[in-house]
Amino acid sequence: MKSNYSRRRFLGLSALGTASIFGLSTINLLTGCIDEELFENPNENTNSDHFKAIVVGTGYGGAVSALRLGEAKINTLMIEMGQLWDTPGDDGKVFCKINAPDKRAMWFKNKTELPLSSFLWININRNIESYAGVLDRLNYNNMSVYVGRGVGGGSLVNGAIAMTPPRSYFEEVFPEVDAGAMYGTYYPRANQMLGVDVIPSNLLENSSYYRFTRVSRKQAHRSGFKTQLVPNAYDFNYMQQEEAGTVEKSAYDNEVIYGNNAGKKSLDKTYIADALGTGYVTLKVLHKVSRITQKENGVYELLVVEINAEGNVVGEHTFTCDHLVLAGGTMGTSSLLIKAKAKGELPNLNNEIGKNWGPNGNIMTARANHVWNPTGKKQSTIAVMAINDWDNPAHPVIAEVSPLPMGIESWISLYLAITKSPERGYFNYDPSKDEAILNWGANQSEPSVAAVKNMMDKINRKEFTTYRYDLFEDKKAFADYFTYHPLGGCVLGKATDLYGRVEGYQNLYVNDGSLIPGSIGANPFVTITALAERNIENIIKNDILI
Ligand code: FAE
Repeated sequence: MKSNYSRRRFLGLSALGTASIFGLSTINLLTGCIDEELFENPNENTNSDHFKAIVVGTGYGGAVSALRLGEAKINTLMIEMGQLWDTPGDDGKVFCKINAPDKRAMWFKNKTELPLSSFLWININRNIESYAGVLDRLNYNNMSVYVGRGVGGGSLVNGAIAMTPPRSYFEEVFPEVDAGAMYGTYYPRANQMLGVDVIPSNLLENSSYYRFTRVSRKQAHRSGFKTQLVPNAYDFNYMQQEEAGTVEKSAYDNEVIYGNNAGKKSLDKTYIADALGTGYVTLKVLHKVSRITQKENGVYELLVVEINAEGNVVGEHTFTCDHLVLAGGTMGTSSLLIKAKAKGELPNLNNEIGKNWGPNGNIMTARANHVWNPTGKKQSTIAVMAINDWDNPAHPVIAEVSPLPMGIESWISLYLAITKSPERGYFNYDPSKDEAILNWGANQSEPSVAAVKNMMDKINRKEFTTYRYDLFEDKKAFADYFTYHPLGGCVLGKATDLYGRVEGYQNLYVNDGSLIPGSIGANPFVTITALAERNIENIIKNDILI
């Protein structure tokens, strides 16, 4: 089993490498020029527009779906609107650093849109060239949503925190899903496939790059809070070498939200490489699905716009399939479905489409420490610890101790909090823009702010410290207007059955973060991966291999 996987991964990585050298927008083992004899069944229909299955999106849900479909020898097309991030730029690097952004940073923006937009009230965003960069920020009234763009989706830009939620909360969110199977089979499978690990104690306790974590831990304990290590999909063996100074630094050198040039086990290095290595999966990049319809014979038809990295349209294609898996992420999938419903292109979708959206209760906040309590000039971008007050009945919070790698001493303790808020938003279709719009009320973040304030006020009182008001928009102490963790819009058991089969349609599935109703009590990608494993296993067995 293991050697089969490593062989597949080698083949898949070779195909991705070849595609990047030749700038190909269609990638599989054949276009990767790999000797057909090396694998059992090469892609049969590279030149055809009909596939047994199509997967839209290459984030966690899409990557899992494609691998398992490929393993089942089902000819599958993956479609991704972003780039394959494999080709070094003029500086010899694939990705740019947070403190030196260029066109690679953001998806068609003229200026960076950082979560911490200012320092000492001075705007720190920089002008950049508009380009198919790796991080996108979708801006709506009262809420902005960060997402990854490229082969690997959010895994390219995220902090790789790989947290399994408390089982009791999972059961509250998904009372109809068998938690025994999730915690006995699918979470362990997801963690193993994603390469999840915890930081070795020598780095946590001794590295100058983790001083910020130790400071926050000490203060949390002094205020009576528990802390916990949070697992991560960053390669800690690589980090040991960064610490030793024997490799090029990545987490230790300001790389994360615009991509990591090393260390991070993003999906293009795991699930997607394995999927391509099966020989049954073809990947198209810089292809955006713009419209989905169903023909009378039940076949799904996708209108797909191909662009180049400068944003010019270079082609329009139609692909068809028998089985369609939507995995464009919460924002991508909800948007496709809400548009299809509003325009009558998939008229049987039910009224749950576009509902139950939430930001996972995300709030970012920062405290100002005293000058005798420095948090470190050098900080690793990989967060490894959280203050856990989730069992607080009035104000449940998990506050992750986040890095602020500014290259100067800032005395700042920064936190990304996950809270349990009942507030939910919804999408509607705006015909004037031909877009799905997220609706989130001005007051809907208040319960989350109250919960985080309860925790941080306690720490501030104990430490005689205060909040920073110079880092976020509108001089806010609590950034309640953006999220890294959009969830919902096509919820399991409401818009779909309990395995992601879309109500009203046969052979149409959702398998990504939009299945989770707005909150999961942990950073979401391990849950998205585990649920996707569970759902696609059931779908392949009962719908496709029959
Ligand atoms: P996602 O990963 O968003 O993938 C969807 C893919 O579909 C993207 O590549 C899109 O470009 C593509 N797509 C969308 N629409 C279309 C279309 N019409 N046609 C073709 N392609 C399309 O979906 N989560 C954690 O658990 N731990 C963390 O540490 C963490 N940190 C984060 C930090 C940042 C800055 C961000 C942005 C997110 C972070 N997240 C974190 C969230 C996590 O990355 C996110 O929940 C998952 O990536 C969502 O997975 P999905 O499979 O739902």
